[in-house]
Parts: sequence; structure tokens; C-alpha cells
Amino acid sequence: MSRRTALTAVAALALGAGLAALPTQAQAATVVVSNSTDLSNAIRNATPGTVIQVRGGTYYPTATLQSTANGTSSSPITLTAYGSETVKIDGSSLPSGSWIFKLTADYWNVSRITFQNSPDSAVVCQSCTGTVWNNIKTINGGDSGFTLTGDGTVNNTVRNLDSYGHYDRATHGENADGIAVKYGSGSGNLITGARLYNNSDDGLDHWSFSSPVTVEHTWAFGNGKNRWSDSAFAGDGNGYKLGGDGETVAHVVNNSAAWDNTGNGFTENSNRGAIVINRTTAYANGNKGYYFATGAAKLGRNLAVSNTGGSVAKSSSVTSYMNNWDSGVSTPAFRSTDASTTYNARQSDGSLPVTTFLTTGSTTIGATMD
Ligand SMILES: [Ca+2]
Ligand SMILES: [Ca+2]
Repeated sequence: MSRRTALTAVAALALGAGLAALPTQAQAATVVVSNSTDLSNAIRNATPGTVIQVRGGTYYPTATLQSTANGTSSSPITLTAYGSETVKIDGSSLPSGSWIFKLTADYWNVSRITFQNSPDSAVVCQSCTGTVWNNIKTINGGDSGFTLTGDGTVNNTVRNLDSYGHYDRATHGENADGIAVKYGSGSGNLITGARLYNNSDDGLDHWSFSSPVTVEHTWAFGNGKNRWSDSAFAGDGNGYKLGGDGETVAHVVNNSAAWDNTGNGFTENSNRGAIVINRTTAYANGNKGYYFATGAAKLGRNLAVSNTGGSVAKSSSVTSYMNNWDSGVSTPAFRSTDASTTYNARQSDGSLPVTTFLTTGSTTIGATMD
């Protein structure tokens, strides 16, 4: 059942015939939903300013929740949990190959919702402008957890995403990333505060995305391991895959970390652009800490320790300064190499949990892990 409270200018005129002052602007509708049908309808039928509040519980939609309804920059559409309640949208009842939630829309604010057990990708935002995602979880899906894709992907912010346990069985883990910003273009996209872990393929993937994306305060770990007893397992296991498909683009990664991935911590993946990697840490990855063997990346103040394939592969076009592999730069000691606290619950404001893991206290080199 849904409850819609709307005060339109027309209604105000009818009610307020005897009043001196009339509202000059329609009041936004708030819709509170507590079942999948109402949730689906509210999402589809939203208009600028609509606030959809989802009551606590686990929802099992039988078709992809989707919308092409646009908000505006001044009146976005909001989709969020009701009060402090816990909302999980579970894809177990969807047809095979389905996504849980697809937006082809602008100016949505989506927050505090878990999308789990999707048959395919969990959340896909296609050619979206001005969407803001706060404290979303995408868990245990059949392809990438969270995806921004398509041309016209502009000014979107993904803040404090947890995305883990994704695995594409039919393709033996080759494709399921924690977050994918791929196959598209558009400026102003930011990923901040994400934990991207234990996915079959990569933590983050910018395959065939032709505009710069900024990533900061993000952790990618434990990706690319065969956790599914797949005898033909094909996951790549890069922490941050920063290109592919011939694109030349200057993505940016600041103050982020990669550890315990089976591939490279950070890789250009054939992107020859001036990728900027600044104050990050790569620890105990299965290949290189930093793989930039063909392009023109700018690597500054990064810290690589105990990566199986070595700290760095860099072409002669790479700018490398103040990294711990550069001459004259010392390697500060880690306060802790016990990663257990990185799995803890987030702080009350949704930011990453407090940890000493991979911190050094350095003010000049490596990620600060917050
Ligand atoms: Ca792959
Ligand atoms: Ca990938």
C-alpha cells in the first residue's frame, strides 16, 4: 500500500479560495512503500521532487525495478530507506539474466538500500546525469555490483558503496566487478569511500570509458580469487582496472588502497593516457603493485609493499616521483598488516571503518586508509 501526500497548486487554489496567500510552488510528494508492487510503481511514476521511502524488510521483486523518470537539479527524485530502517531488495525471484534496479534517468538521490542476490548486475545507471548514491550495498550478484554506463554519464557521485561477492557463473567469473564505470563517456563522475572486495573479476573497472573518472578514499581487496570452485575460473583480479578497449583517458585515483587481489593492484590495462595515481597503497597483490608498462601515467607518492610480481612496471613515458620505488624514498613501516578491521561496520556517518591496517602515519606517502 502506498501513501501519497501531495499538495498541488491546483488543490491549494480549490482549498484556499478564502485565503489571502496561496502557495506559489507545488509541494513534493512523499510516497511510503512496503511491498514490491508499490515500490516498482513509485519508482516508475516518480516526478521531480518525489521522495520514495521504503519500509524496512526484504523485498523480492519479480521484474527489474526501473525508471526513465527524471528529477531536476533543484528537485531530484529521492529513493531511500524509511527512517533508520534496514531495506534489502533481493533478486532471488527475478528471471535469470535480470538486473535488480535500472535507472535511465537524471537527478536521483538513492541511499541506504542493499541490493543482493541479483541474477545479473545489481544496479545499473545508464546515461545518467546528476545521480547521487549514498551508502548503497550491492552483494552476491551474478555480474558487476554497481554500474555506470553509456554516453551521457555525467556528474554522478557514488559515495560509500560496499560491493562484494559478485560472480558471473556462466562466464566463469570473467566479468563481475565491484563497480564498473564502463562502455560510455561523460565528465564529473566521482567514486568515494567504496569497499570493493571478494568479487570474481576486478574491484573497479573502467573498461571502454572515454572520459576521466575520479576515485578516492576507496579500498579494493580480495578480488579475483576462485571462491566458487569453478574449474574454468577466469577472473582477472585487478584492484583498479583503469582502462581498456583502446581508450586514452586520464582517470584519477587519490588516497586509495589495493591489497590481496590476484592481479595487479592498479593497472592502466592498455590505457595510454595520463592516468594520475596519487598517495595510494598496493600491498600483497598477486602481480604488480602498479602496472603502467605502456602509457603515460603520473605516479606520485605511492607505496608498494610485498606484491608478488614486484612494485611497479612503468614505461619510459611514465612520470614517477616520490614513490617508495623511486631513488631516495624510504618505505615507512605499516602499523598493522591484519586486515580484519577493514570488514567492520561503517561509521555512523557512513564513512569507512576506522582501521590501522596499512597506515603508517606518513604525511607524504601512501594511502591514509580513511
Ligand atoms: Ca575480466
Ligand atoms: Ca572487469
